[in-house]
Amino acid sequence: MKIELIGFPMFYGCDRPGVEQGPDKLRAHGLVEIFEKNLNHVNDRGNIEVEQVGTEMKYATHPSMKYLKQVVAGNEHLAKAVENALRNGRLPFTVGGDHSLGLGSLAGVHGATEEDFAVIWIDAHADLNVTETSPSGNIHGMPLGASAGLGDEILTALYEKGQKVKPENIYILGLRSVDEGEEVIIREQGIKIWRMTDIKEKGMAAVIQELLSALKESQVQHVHLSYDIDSLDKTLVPGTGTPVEDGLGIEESQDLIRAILGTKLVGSIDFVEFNPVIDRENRTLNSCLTMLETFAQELGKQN
Ligand code: 4U7
Ligand code: MN
Ligand code: MN
Ligand code: MN
Repeated sequence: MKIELIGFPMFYGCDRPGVEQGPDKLRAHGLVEIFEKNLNHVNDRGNIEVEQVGTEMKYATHPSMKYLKQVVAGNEHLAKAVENALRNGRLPFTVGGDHSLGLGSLAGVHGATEEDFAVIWIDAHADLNVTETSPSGNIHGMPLGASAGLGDEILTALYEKGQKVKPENIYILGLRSVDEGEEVIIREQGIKIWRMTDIKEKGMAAVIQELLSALKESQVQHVHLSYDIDSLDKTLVPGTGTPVEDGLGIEESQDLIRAILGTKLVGSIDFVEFNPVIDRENRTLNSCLTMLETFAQELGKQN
């Protein structure tokens, strides 16, 4: 696979510094080499430019959405980079940084694709909040909602006005921390979800079958995969800002990733929320490297 590696060094979306060091920390531990030794070709286009500001800017643009201007500006740049990569026949692999980068990533995919595409969101959280439902004001809890066209225009109009992905083409897996307002959005929009309780009850193999048959039925030809490392159990990822217990194990997560990439429909990927500064004994780093190896192996089988 021809991969365009894009670093997105931002913490404004989660309001917790350290996560912006994720891309360079992973590069220092062989990110590019992991992909290349598995027979992928990597063009590392470096990090997206992110404006450096102090905490006095937190509520400078909006009374509750933190660092709104900086998050939007960075994501406009990211959208362009993702769209360019796709137009040049490369798979954009965006490494965060916090999950607000889903805004730019999905806007770029929408810009480059003619037809409807699907989003598979692997996460402990739904990231469907809008300004009114968000308990934190952190934009990393909003990218999927805004991409579906919900909430404040400042986010939904990012890069291009309007909805980037149809709610019927959204699949969320690994959920175990959903805010009240998000539950309402999931119900009203008919978003397909598999909570950790579903995965534990049915088993990952059955969940994979359900996911793949729903995807097949939808007939989409492009899948965007957004992987939040906090989908993994909190013991595996102490170095992430919002860890949650009772999450996926490494093998479950590998099975899921292999099955999704095995469809050969995945054309763009995010890997987010690794914060090296709060990691313990490199546990999160090692979990990330293991999962990245799995991504690299599966993508290496595709041309
Ligand atoms: B992540 C939260 F309230 N829902 O909106 C929020 F629980 O990208 C967490 O999935 C969001 O890590 C987590 O602040 C965003 C909270
Ligand atoms: Mn997330
Ligand atoms: Mn999350
Ligand atoms: Mn459009």
